[in-house]
Amino acid sequence: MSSTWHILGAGSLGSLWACRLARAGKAVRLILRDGQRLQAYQQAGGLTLVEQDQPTHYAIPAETAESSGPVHRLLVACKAYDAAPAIDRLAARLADGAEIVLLQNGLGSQDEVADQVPHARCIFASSTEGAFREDDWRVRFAGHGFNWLGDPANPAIPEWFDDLHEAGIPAEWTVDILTRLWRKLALNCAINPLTVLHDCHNGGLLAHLSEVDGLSNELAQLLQRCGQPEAAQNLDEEVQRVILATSANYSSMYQDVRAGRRTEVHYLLGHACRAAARHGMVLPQLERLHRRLVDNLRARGLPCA
Ligand code: NAD
Ligand code: KPL
Repeated sequence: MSSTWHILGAGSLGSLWACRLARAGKAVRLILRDGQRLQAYQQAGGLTLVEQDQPTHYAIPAETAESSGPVHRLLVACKAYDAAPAIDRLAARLADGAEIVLLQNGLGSQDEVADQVPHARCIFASSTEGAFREDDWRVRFAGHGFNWLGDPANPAIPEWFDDLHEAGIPAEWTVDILTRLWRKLALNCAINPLTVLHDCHNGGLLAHLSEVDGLSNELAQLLQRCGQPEAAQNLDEEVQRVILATSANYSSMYQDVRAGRRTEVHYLLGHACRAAARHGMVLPQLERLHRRLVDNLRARGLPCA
């Protein structure tokens, strides 16, 4: 098994992981979207990571999915809606027993990928680190956080896990990765769509606490029904705590909408509503929120799935 880290997607989180792994002396190769992006990257000569206002350049080699050679260890760092199409293009290069780390927020995209590549091991990740693109190939590390990784099908820790610690990537292996992902999904569902609909930063939701509470209660019922009682525990309190702790921030969905970017709604609120329907649950506030959000996105000309 090759120990090279292939990193698909040189956006915010992909660049953050690639630069830290390369800095620690790990073999890293970026997989870029197409030949045009590869050419632009080669002209730039590498990635720049800005940490505490200090830019550092990393000349990390890059290729496209159509390049040759097997892929044994892959970090998928694109948006949730891009993950399955990206893996489709790369599937023929994935070695038997390849390990794929899926960094996508929300739920649903991980299973889409796992269904495509039954010969690979899919490891799910949940990240609270923050990074954003200042420019092409230039990423700012904006918020320290943590990464939880786990494999719902196999509790064994991967042999490369220490690479992350050596690279200064804060991470823990957990057998409860689905609990983490469901909890984050629920927080995102209770906060992010309302910030779009009320056109406010997270703190603006303090003026709409009964709406927030109603959603938190329905989300907690859904988590219980989906076999995630731990993720449901004191959800309403945590939602309010997060609103207060991030009151000056704009949610990631708000920022996407404002920038005219596609959102990950299909894998967040959309996933929650589909799960409720599968269980025959009627959750009126959640469903109404989904309808309002979809209408809002449509009116802006943004994809609503
Ligand atoms: P991003 O848009 O900055 O980067 C995604 C990159 O993937 C882009 O450069 C895009 O061109 C590339 N890409 C898409 N399809 C590709 C393909 N087929 N081949 C190669 N490259 C491809 O996104 P991001 O902010 O890094 O987010 C990635 C995931 O991480 C999302 O699910 C997001 O919700 C989650 N997340 C992000 C942050 C953050 O701070 N940015 C924090 C926590 C979680
Ligand atoms: O994760 C978030 C986001 O903006 O996506 C928080 C800050 C928790 C709000 O849901």
